[in-house]
Amino acid sequence: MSERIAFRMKVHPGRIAEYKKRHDEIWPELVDALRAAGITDYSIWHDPETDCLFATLIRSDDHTMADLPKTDANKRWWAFMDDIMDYNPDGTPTVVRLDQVFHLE
Ligand code: RM4
Repeated sequence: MSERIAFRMKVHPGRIAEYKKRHDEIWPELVDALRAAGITDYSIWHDPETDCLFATLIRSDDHTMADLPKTDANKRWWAFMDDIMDYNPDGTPTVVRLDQVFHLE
């Protein structure tokens, strides 16, 4: 079994082209880490009015997403992305979980 979750992040004004470029060239080791954590079908959408990034992914019931930030690939990725995204003072991207209010199967 699995569940789909959604959350939002924020890209800095004028930086979406760079954000997309970096994801077009996503590191294989980061993809491996995401998959190893039980994540599939991960997509990120951009709202040009607000620069909010809307993300959805599917995670397995036995996912280990909580341990992802400890992986070398994730640590390096977050350090790499911190010049173009909103971050918390602790060096993690700002992530706001979203509640699902509708689903058509
Ligand atoms: C985003 C952000 C997220 C990461 C994805 C792959 O820019 O860094 O934390 O999960 O990339």
